[in-house]
Amino acid sequence: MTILVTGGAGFIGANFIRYWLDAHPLDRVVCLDKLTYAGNLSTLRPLLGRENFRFVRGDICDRDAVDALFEEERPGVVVNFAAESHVDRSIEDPGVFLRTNVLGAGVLMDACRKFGARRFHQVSTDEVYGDLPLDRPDLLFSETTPIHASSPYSASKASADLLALAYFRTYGLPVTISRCSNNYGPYQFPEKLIPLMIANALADRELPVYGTGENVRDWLYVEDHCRAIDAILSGGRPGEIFNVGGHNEMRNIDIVRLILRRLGKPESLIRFVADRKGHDLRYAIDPAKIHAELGWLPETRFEDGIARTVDWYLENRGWWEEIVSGEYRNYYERMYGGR
Ligand code: NAD
Ligand code: TDX
Repeated sequence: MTILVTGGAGFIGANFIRYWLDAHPLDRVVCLDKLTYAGNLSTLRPLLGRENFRFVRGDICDRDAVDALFEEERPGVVVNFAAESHVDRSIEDPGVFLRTNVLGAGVLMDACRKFGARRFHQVSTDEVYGDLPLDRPDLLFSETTPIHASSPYSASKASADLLALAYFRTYGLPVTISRCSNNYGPYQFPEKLIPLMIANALADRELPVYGTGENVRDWLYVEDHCRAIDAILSGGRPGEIFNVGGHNEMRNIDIVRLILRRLGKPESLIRFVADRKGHDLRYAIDPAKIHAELGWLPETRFEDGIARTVDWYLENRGWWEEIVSGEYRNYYERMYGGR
C-alpha cells in the first residue's frame, strides 16, 4: 500500500512518517512537502535512502503537481498534515492560512476523487471548537460541540473540516477527520510554547508568557497522536470525526516553571508579556469516542513525555540551533521585540 503524507517535513508529519515506517514496514510512504519555514528536510534525512520512502518537494495548492504525483504513485491513503500551523502567524498574516489550509485541502480531495484513493484523512485540531471557560472543569469538547473558531488559523482548519464533510456527503469521498489537542515531543519547531521555552531557557533569555499564563492547554505526546491516526485509518468509519486528547490539562505558567526546574534555570527568567489577540482560554478534549470505538488511549504520561522532550532538545541542539539562528530571528524580533 502506498500512503501519501503531506506536510511530512513538519513536526507531527515527520513523527508520523517515522512511526508509520516502523509499524508498517511493507508500506511505501511518499511525503509531499513545500518546505516552508516550518518544514525541515533534515528531520527526514535518515529515511531518504530507504527504498520504501520518497520525498517530493511541492505545494498542495499546485493542482497540476498534485495530480501528476497521484497519477504516478496512486496512493491508497492520503493523510494531510500540510498546513500553516502557528496561531500567532495567522494573526499577523491570515492569507496564506486560507490558501494552504483550505484550498490546499480541497486540491488534495479533488485528486483523491479523481484517482480513487480509498481514504483521505484530514488532520485537524481541537481549536476548531473555540475555547472553554477556566472555571468549568466539567466542560469538555466532544465531536458534537459546535464549531466556534477564534483565530484565522482555527477558522481555516474548521473550513477544511467542513469541506471534507461536504466531499463525503456530496461525492461519497471516504474522509475521516481527527481533532487533536496540543502536541509536544521531538522535532517541534521552536516557535511553539514548549520548544521556545526550552531554547530560551538554555540561552538564559527571557521566557515570554502571554497574559497571566493561566490559559490551559491539553497536552498529548506526539507519538500518541500518530497511533490515534493509525487507529482511525484502520478502523474509523468514513464521514466520522474523532477527538484525540490526553486528559492532560495544564496551565501555560506551570509548563514553563516545570521546564525551568528540569533545566535548573531560575524563575526570574519568566517575563509576562502582552497577551495574544483573541487568546483562547482553555482547550479540553473528551476522547471517549475514539476510546470506545477504536480502543485508543494515550500511552505516554506527561511527566515522562516532557522529560523525554527536554532531553531530546538537549541532545539535538544542532537540529534547532540551525533554525533559531536563521530567518526565525527576524520572526522573533517582530513577534516579541518591544512586546
Ligand atoms: P508544522 O508547522 O510543524 O508543519 C507543517 C508542514 O507543512 C511543514 O513541513 C510545511 O513545510 C508543510 N507545508 C506548509 N504549507 C504547505 C503547502 N502549501 N504544501 C505542502 N506542504 C506545506 O505543523 P505541525 O505542528 O506538525 O502540525 C501538522 C498538522 O497537525 C497541521 O495540520 C496542524 O493544524 C495539525 N495540528 C497540530 C497540533 C500541534 O499541537 N502542533 C495539534 C493539533 C493539530
Ligand atoms: O511565546 C509564547 N508564550 C505563550 O505564553 C508562545 C509561543 C505561546 N504562549 C501560549 C499561547 C498558548 O496559550 O502558550 C500556549 C500554547 O501556544 P502555542 O504553542 O502557540 O500553541 P496553540 O496556540 O495552543 O496551538 C497549538 O495547538 C493546536 C498548535 O500550534 C496548533 O497547530 C494546534 O492546532
